[in-house]
Amino acid sequence: MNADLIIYNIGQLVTGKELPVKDGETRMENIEVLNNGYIAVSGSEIMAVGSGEVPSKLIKFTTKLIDAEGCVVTPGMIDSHTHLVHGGSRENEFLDKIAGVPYIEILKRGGGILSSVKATVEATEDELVNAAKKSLRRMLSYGVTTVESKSGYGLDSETELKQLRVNERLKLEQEVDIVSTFMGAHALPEEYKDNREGFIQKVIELLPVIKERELAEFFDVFCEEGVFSNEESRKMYIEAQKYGFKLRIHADEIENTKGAELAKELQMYSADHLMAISEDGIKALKNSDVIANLLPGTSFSLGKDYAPARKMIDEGVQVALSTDYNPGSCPTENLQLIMQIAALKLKMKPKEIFKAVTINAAKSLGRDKRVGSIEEGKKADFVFFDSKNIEYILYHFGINHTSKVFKNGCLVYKK
Ligand code: IZC
Ligand code: ZN
Repeated sequence: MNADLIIYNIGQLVTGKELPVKDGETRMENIEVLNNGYIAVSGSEIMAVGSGEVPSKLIKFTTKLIDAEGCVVTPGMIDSHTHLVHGGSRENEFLDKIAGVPYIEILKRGGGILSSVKATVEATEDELVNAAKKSLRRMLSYGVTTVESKSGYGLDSETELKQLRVNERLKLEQEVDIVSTFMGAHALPEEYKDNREGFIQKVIELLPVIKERELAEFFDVFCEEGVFSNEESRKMYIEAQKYGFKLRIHADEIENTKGAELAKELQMYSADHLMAISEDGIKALKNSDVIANLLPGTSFSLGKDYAPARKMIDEGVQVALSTDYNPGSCPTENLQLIMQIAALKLKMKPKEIFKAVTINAAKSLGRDKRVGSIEEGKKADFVFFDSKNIEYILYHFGINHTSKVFKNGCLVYKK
């Protein structure tokens, strides 16, 4: 069969394919990087990948040929933890934050998540769609082709459903793939201060409604000291599991609440944040399929400790990296900056970082059969970087290295 599109002369092609782990390598460095690579595309899918001369049988007279001029090409990157859909912004709390008022203290004063809740309740569906599209366009420009998007700024049924409907519209109205997560338990509304149980029941009652309308695939809880306890979280997760939701968790972000252990127990797809993970938590994750989804932009922005990534990886935990894009603790859509922080602050190695934003991020979203690597039969999502090697992309920080993005075999972004 012939290809519709062939990209050739790729200096370093990060296919993202997982190879057997070599001696002296971590289980995060085992991704394939081909020199002088090519990719052949048929329709919206990858039909062949290799290095050296492009086999002539792939080329017909209508095949479009693109010379990558020796640059780096990687799979479309995946941002597997975002609070994409929200009203307003929180620069009004920024001065308090840099003066040292803790994140949870701002929330207790009715600010933080609760101030974004107010703005999201007030926003129309169209306003939310338009703001999210602007962010998605920015994410795409950084090389991101799949994004997880959570609700959680409604807390009442009507606004939670509105946020999830926005996700459905985004799936139809722009190029980036969206994975939808219901996060009704993101904070306790003030009116439930003395009725925690009542609020938890309301979240549980929404689960079948969301399932029936097919508005979300995942369920997530902010399991944190001062937000929802381990016990309260478990109760909601068990109900969500009964309705067939896949699970992910905000775990051990600020205080250790044994979130990682809960993720292992309930076989969640990912445990996210983990800045305060314990030895036992690391032990739980390393013996599981749970992806440790690290969000170092949040540590950077909150001025907090970083997750012990080096220790986790050296012990065999599988790691992903995401922005946590949200209006409070990490207001950036720039996944490349997060990757650069991962190199500088988490001491992750270049191959580990690219694995974390491609195939491992895909696993954390249950999408690894379709995206996350450049392999035959997968979606033709890939990114050109204006760089000869992957190290340079991490070293030259704070700028956008992407020069072209292909989604489903089509050019959707060009610098
Ligand atoms: O709006 O502050 N951590 N949720 C849990 C967030 C951060 C988002 C926010
Ligand atoms: Zn989050």
